Amino acid sequence: MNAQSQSVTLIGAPLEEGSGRRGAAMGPAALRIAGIDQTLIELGHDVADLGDLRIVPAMDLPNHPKAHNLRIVGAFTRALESSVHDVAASGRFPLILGGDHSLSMGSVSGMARYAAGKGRPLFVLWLDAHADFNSPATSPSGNIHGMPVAFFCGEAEFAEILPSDRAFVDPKNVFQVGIRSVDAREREEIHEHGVNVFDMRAIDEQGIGAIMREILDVVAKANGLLHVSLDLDFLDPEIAPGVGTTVPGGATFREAHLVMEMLSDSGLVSSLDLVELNPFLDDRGKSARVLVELTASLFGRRIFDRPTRAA
Ligand code: 5AB
Ligand code: MN
Ligand code: MN
Ligand code: MN
Repeated sequence: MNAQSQSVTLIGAPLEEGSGRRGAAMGPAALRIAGIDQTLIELGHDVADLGDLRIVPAMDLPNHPKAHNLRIVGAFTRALESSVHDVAASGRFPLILGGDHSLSMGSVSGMARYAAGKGRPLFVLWLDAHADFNSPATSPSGNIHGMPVAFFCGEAEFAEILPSDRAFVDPKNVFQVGIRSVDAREREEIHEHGVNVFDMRAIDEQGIGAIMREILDVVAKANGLLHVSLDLDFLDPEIAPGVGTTVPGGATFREAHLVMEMLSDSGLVSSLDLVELNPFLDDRGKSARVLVELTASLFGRRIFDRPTRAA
């Protein structure tokens, strides 16, 4: 197991304008109240908290009818891109407290720039009910939280509305797990770009352990960095009700923990987003606590230690 003490920096991103409803801006506060910092400290890690990012709308960006609140989401994208890059470059682990999923446009772009500087490929593990591969041209809602994967994979559609002078992720290095709600045009895009999708049926048939082993082997062989983006709706709504876009039939408590435990054992994870928590919709802090528990598993909490597995 990877019992090494890590230096973790919390970055709050109180962003809700990428989603269709209010409330996710309270996510960072709820995660702090649920004890994210103390939990990591008790596991032996060094924790710094940058507090919440404060932005002003980016007035150089257009108002776009098919990309709602672009000026606010764009400002967060820029702020997170640079803050996540700088935290990683200082040798610390960026842990982003969301906030809706549009924030990953910034966090993943920042990690992509960092990885490029190190000459290593960046891989992304996207734990979500949704593929989030829409663009302003394909989105049925215009909500940017349904678009971040297409954005950081360099989908041309974004070039007109957001500056494209940034690092991209190769879509073949994106692994999506838990998917169970995909829009018609999004489905075509995912296949066209070669994104790796393990939908809920794949989890049912193969088991989450086998899927994770397969993904981790690819990342390890490529000497890659792995960014993990955890959308709360990856989990079944029974265990995580505090989210705006619930889809039944999600990952169980143990499936989600096994993902985190295997990630922790691998020692490959470079950065983490916790997104889409909407405390306004939650049941007495239940979902915030689940996210903190899953983070604990990613940072070394175990039921019992396992013998080290030969590579
Ligand atoms: B989430 C939908 N595909 O684009 C869209 O929660 C939902 O970050 C997006 O995964 C859900 O509006 C975004 C219908
Ligand atoms: Mn999402
Ligand atoms: Mn989702
Ligand atoms: Mn495309």
